[in-house]
Amino acid sequence: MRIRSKVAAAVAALAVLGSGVASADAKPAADNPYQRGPDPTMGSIEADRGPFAVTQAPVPAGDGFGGGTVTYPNDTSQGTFGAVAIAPGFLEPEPLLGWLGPRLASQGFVVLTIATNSLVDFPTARADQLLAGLKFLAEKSPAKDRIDKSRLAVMGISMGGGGTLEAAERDPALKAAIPIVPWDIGRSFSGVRTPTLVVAGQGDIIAPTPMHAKAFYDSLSPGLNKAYVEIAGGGHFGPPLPNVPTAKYSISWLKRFVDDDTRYEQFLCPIPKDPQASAFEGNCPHT
Ligand code: 9J6
Repeated sequence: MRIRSKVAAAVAALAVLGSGVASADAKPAADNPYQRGPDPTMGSIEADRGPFAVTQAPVPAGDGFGGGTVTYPNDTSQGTFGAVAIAPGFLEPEPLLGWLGPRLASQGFVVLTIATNSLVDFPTARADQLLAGLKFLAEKSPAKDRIDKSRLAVMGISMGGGGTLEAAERDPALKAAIPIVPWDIGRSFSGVRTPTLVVAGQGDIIAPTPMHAKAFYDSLSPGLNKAYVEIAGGGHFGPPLPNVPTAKYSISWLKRFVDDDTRYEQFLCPIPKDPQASAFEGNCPHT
């Protein structure tokens, strides 16, 4: 009897370790019901994976966007998670975003990487599809019961980054926006009320920063929680491909503004002196 229960306990302990939740089971802080996961470190935001084991499910086309992949934490013991929809750029298929699904979801977010209806959709159509993706996530996706519908965010690459800014402009209830090497034309985004992190590539010749990323950043309201990080040596395809600075500042931004998790403020303010960034600006401290 004694031995049997010890064996059972050992098996149960192994099962917990195997599921990957053992390091993610820190209880939410009493003063912030949205806080998820253990205290972060530079190592934890730079790592390929966060503490949450995740599951992926394919999403068919037909809900206003071209289908994609939902990636969500397996853990249901801590309540719901914030959610983010991510759009690719012009001519870019959804798998280009594949690295971001597990990278962000394993930190404690439900992530939808979308394919666009057409590979040649312009930013306004990509904004439509990001917002349709969030609606799908919250209402129909396999992860719908895991999502806090009041804490949603948008991200996107290039024309998907232009779509990210347009989506934020249209829906001020969004908690965070992260346009990556954003491309759009004839736009200024002074009406955006959503905290926005612009990620740029230093040597981007397809969406040159003075006309795109930096111009959009500069057009954001002076009092907004906003930041501009330019990846040193990165061109138009540097920041969108797997890389540490895009990942770690995106994770920190989502945590800070989707989860209101001030444990991540240390990675954003004061403005980091990061050799991987050729420029870094922002409003600090965040409010
Ligand atoms: O990579 C992107 O999504 C933006 C590329 C812009 C290229 C361009 O000028 O398209 C005009 C149709």
